[in-house]
Amino acid sequence: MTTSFVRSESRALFASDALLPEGWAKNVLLEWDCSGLLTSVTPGVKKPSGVSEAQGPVMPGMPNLHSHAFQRAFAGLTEFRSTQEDSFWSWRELMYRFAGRITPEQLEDIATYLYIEMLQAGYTSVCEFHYLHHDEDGHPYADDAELALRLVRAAARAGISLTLLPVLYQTSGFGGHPAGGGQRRFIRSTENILRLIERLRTEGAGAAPAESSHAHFRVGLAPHSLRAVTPDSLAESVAGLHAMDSVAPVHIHIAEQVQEVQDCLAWSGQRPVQWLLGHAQVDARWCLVHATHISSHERIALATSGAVAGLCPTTEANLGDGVFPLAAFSHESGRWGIGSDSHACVNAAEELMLLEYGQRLVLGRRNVLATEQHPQVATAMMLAAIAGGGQASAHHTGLEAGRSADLVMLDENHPALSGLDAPRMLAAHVFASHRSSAVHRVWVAGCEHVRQGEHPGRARAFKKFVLARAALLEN
Ligand code: NGQ
Ligand code: ZN
Repeated sequence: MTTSFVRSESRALFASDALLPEGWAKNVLLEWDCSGLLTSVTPGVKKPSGVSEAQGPVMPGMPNLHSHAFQRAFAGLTEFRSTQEDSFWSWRELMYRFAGRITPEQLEDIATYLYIEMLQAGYTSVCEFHYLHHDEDGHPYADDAELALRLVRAAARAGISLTLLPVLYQTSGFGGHPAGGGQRRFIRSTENILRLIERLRTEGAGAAPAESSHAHFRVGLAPHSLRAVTPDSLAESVAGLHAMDSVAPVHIHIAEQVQEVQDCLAWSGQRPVQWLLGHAQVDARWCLVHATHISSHERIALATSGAVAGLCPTTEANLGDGVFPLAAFSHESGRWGIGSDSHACVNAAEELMLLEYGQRLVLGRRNVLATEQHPQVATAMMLAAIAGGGQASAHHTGLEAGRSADLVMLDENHPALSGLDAPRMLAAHVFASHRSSAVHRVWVAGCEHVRQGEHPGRARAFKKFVLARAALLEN
């Protein structure tokens, strides 16, 4: 299967407009080496002959910091009333039913198509929060890493960089309640998850198809939530991970639902973020996903910790979670990034739009996430989400020497963008593209995977995706 366009001999691109870490720059020459690392990023130069020219503004690739790939197969299928009062918890019941039946082949087909969609939407890396470990009966597969390796192959086939976060899941509530039947595929001992991580670290990259590019592969750990691990297993698993790799990322779902906060208070007398900050050494290696229900005290402490707040605006809206106080958090220099989580939407621009709109609706103001340095709100948000997402993935993107050549070029001829200058093109891409993506070309580690908005493997992957979804719906 061809995963990218012919690996271009030229390892350079000239962009009239490029989004550098400090903001938009003109006439930028980007050059990278054969391993896909940017060797130089030079603004203010004349286009050298023989170097191809971008037909639109060039930005760094967006890291997607939170994904449960299998959930893509039922995106849009839970939008009906299933109980008297639908909630996050009734959605979870439906999700568990779906998760209970998925086969390894289906997971690979769903994830391959999803990762292609992500590339087409401007994401160049993904953190996969992977908790579907065992077979339908909850028994380990003959190869205990079966499903993790399916995800590795899917990412490699699509060409997206992957930060794989095997999930530790052991209990079904605060205080060590035993996991329920719907969770049978998720359960591993602490020792077992560390063995899996060790194996993925040594063999994971080699499991990818040979033709795959230099896309980045990294392994971390995700204790699922304070509901799903005990204090001891949280401490042991994180210590075990960092004994193997002292800078490996740790992600956790933290305070998504009011019920979760109340249960945590009843159990410990503390709120989830407060408990975590008090009991784990939360630092820049950590990503707290859905820290939605957070007090001002917790918010300031989280910002000070250097950890990333993992925000998944469309999923959080879809599940009725609430709104994270991002205006205040970002004012306090809190770091944040975006994830597509349940994949109700796979579009980085839409995540940013909803994130800003949530703040506007709550605060009654406009351009809330703009900064003094970047009054153009889309530019400010893009740069913040790229930096925070890169930190959470342990794989930074950004147009500067030494970073991976992960590039996204917008289409200057897109109806929403046409005739505008670069900052306004980005603003139109985020706020006014009317759900038709302006992402035109995408490179991961210098390899071009999307051209004219289309990945060469999309049509084939789509057929397999549709078959996998149909089979799942039949059951
Ligand atoms: C998940 N998803 O693990 O897929 C969760 C739901 C839970 C989101 N939180 C399950 N969006 O948190 O228990
Ligand atoms: Zn999640």
